[in-house]
Amino acid sequence: MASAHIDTFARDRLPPVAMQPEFLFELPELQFPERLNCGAELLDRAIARGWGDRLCVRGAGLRWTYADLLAHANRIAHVLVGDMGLVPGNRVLLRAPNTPMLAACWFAVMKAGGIAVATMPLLRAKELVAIIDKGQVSHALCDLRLADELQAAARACPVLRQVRCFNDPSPQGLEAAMAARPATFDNIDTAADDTCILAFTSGTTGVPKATMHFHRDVMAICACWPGHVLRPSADDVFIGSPPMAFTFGLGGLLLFPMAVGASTVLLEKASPAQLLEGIRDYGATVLFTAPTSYRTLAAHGDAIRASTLRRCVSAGEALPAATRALWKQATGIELIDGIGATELLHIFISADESRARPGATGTAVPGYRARVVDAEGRPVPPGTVGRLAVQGPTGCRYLDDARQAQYVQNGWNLTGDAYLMDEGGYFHYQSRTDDMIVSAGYNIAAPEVEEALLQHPAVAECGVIGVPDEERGQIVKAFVVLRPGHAEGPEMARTLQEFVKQTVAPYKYPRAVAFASSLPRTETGKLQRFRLGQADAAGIAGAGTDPREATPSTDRKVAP
Ligand code: 3UK
Repeated sequence: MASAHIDTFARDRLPPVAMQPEFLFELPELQFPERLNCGAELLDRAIARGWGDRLCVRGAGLRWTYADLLAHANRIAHVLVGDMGLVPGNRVLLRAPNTPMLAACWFAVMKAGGIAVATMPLLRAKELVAIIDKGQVSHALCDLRLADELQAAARACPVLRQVRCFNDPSPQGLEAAMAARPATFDNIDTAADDTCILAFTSGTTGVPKATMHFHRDVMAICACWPGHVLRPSADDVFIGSPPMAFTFGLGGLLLFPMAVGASTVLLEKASPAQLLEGIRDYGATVLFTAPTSYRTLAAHGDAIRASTLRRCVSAGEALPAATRALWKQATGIELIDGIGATELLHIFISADESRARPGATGTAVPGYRARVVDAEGRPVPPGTVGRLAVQGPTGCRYLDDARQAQYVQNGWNLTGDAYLMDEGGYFHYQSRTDDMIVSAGYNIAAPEVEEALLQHPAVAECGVIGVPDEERGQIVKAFVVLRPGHAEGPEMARTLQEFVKQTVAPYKYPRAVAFASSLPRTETGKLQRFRLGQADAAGIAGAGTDPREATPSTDRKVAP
């Protein structure tokens, strides 16, 4: 299959075939032609299907139809090629909050045969430098409001030759260049297996990992989970919090609505309060956000009930059964849980409202197969905890990275999660394989203790880690954020300890409890347990096993 890439950087750095996972294309909807451009498929084809005048994307005071988005994307594609010298295969960094312009830039890169490298808005120059270096990024399109850190990074990265800003009224701005270019564009005829995005993992230490995904992969995720689990309609209005740099957001807030002719609301900031406002103002029907956000939003159950919202998707981290119950009780809506990963692009185990089971993520999404394996990669019987292994039309390809051999073994993607599968084929999340606490010989999954604590009415949020202990190796320590109106202190700590003992096997109770005003989270909403551990080791927050030492005044140092 002839690549359209003139710049072969990505193709040259694919993992060798023997180190890639096995890919499955059994479903009829996964039969892709050899030539495929996902930008053309999702955007130009939408017009061809007669959706040109349908509302496509809203946000930041804008209201674009499919035809509007196409015209913007085409003009930007011209600027990329004509003014910025892009050739197919070049990497283009995108930096902006979720906005219609960011969506247009993303499509422009697809159409021009480039490779999009979307980045989290909160990243600083140092992190941007690491991404630019790793991806040898030559071009960037950036929201003027976020330009400073990118300019600082650019000074340290000679490889980044071309930077244009949008929301920029100056003659040098992207908008001025777009105005001089036509609203039609001849899409680059890419191969289905040309890389079109580099998605960086939300990894925490060391050199960032870039996952490579093809035009085909983008279309595959539109066919699998949305087609079989979410099953949205053209009248749906999508909204949510994940940034488009997080593939959860790229799929949920851009690709999936567009694959069915629906519309999407792109919020620049999406705190629970802003989500609530957005749901009301835009009449949203489908919400994508993380479990903690649902916990907070549940306090506004009546407002949600009075709104148009009807489908709610949770991903990014494990959904505690308590949160599922809380949301159902507050809003009447059953959450759709789904586990996805940057390496697999989107969700591969999930269950819709009618099949949801508390405490289980769901079953393998059609197109994927999943199993639980032991340390040697052998499948274990139902009911046994082991490592989650997945195969499907998408899978892990790290750009030039030895860690490929950890994620992909024997043709299976190993996500780093400990799971058990029950007799019914439902997968039950236990922990990250490295979040298993071993205390006095017992294996204790941190999320299970968190789940128990969350059932107590005083607990707003919590994070559980193992901390070193001479006698037991490790002990379970809980960091707890209380709801307003509850007092921190040894008495509350004892109450919570007793509560956990009544809820799960007593040996799992947190022998140490500290209180905090907030917990460290990634921009993608994931609890950073390792940072709780670091703060704890540094003696910052409520150290020791005596809850009396759980001093509220020290907590802020644990928070981000
Ligand atoms: C964890 C979950 C239990 C799990 C993602 C949807 O989160 C996404 O990608 P990341 O690369 O992280 C992957 C890891 O996150 N996780 C995600 N969802 C769940 N654990 N239940 C869940 N529902 O440890 C996984 O290995 O940041 C999620 C779609 C696209 C994504 N990239």
